[in-house]
Amino acid sequence: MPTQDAFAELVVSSWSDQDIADDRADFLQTHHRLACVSFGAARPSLGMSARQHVHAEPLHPLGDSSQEHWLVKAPAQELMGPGFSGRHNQDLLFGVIEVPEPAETLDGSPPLEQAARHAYTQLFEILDKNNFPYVWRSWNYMPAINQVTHGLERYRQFNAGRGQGFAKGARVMTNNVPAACALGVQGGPLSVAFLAGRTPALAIENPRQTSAYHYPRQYGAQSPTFSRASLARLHDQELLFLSGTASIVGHQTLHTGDVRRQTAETLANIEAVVAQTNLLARGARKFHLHDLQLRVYVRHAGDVDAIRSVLAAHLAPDQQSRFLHADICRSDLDVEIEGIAWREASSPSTD
Ligand code: 3EB
Repeated sequence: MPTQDAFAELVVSSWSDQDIADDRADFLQTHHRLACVSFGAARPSLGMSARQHVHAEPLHPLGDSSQEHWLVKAPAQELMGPGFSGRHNQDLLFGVIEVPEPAETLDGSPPLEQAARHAYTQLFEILDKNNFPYVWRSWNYMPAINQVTHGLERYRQFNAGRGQGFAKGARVMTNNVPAACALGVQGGPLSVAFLAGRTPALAIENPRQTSAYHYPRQYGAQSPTFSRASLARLHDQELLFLSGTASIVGHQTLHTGDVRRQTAETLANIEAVVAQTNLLARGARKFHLHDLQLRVYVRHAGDVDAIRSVLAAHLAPDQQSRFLHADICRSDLDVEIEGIAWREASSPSTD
């Protein structure tokens, strides 16, 4: 593994199938697999137990089939159950829950609300049973996120069900909540991936934005349950999980219809979250925008060049970004960006 990451308990890296075939995946010599995330319309037929398949088309210029690999120093073992696959080692659990939606529910409640309630109820049961009490990050993907059924936009149905799952799991729903994202994809079941630890992460908010759990009711009766980022400690490593970030200031969408300005506003929000992280958690060195491995969700595939050109002015030339064709949870948003970064912790951990 590259020497600058010798302290890292968890690394996230992307290789194409060809890289792996050519043995260019050098981390695989020294690290163990925790999870894999794949992308696109074609679902891989085989693979490892903790795999989230994201049903969103990659918008790479070359359209390669790269996958994201989550690797850990300490060996991991499988954890399986109905509708659930996961892996864990002594510090970390990565799980994936998939819940197909019924066409109709018995009590007439919206199908996606029920699916989200099931997913989050199961998620917290798994965590309690395996003694991983703290969710650091979740990734939520669902089809037709902006469609209205049962008189309610499906993203709001999801928020209702997620909120019910948090309540059943006896989790707080304000302040110290996990980082997350919620995107619309081209098909498949509700898919919820989560990374959980045995120690709490620090939840980080963005001073430019109303906390999502305090969004006013105009965005839905149940406010979304996520923080703007979470910072977790893993032995000598600190990990920053940046939630899905969009062109929202206060609680309002800005620059409707202008994807370049939305991208620039999103970058300003990311910079603010990174600055807030550096304020709350002083380390041996500061986090920087350039440390983030980014996932960029693009509503209209034709916008990708415009988004790329705005990002290029701010990102490092070698910075890894994955562009995916997906719907953002507000229909007036055309782009959303999330990421992960890590640094060496300032003082060696004593555990
Ligand atoms: C926003 O800032 C944009 O519902 O879990 C971003 C990250 C968004 C997470 C979620 C939603 C979620 O409100 C949308």
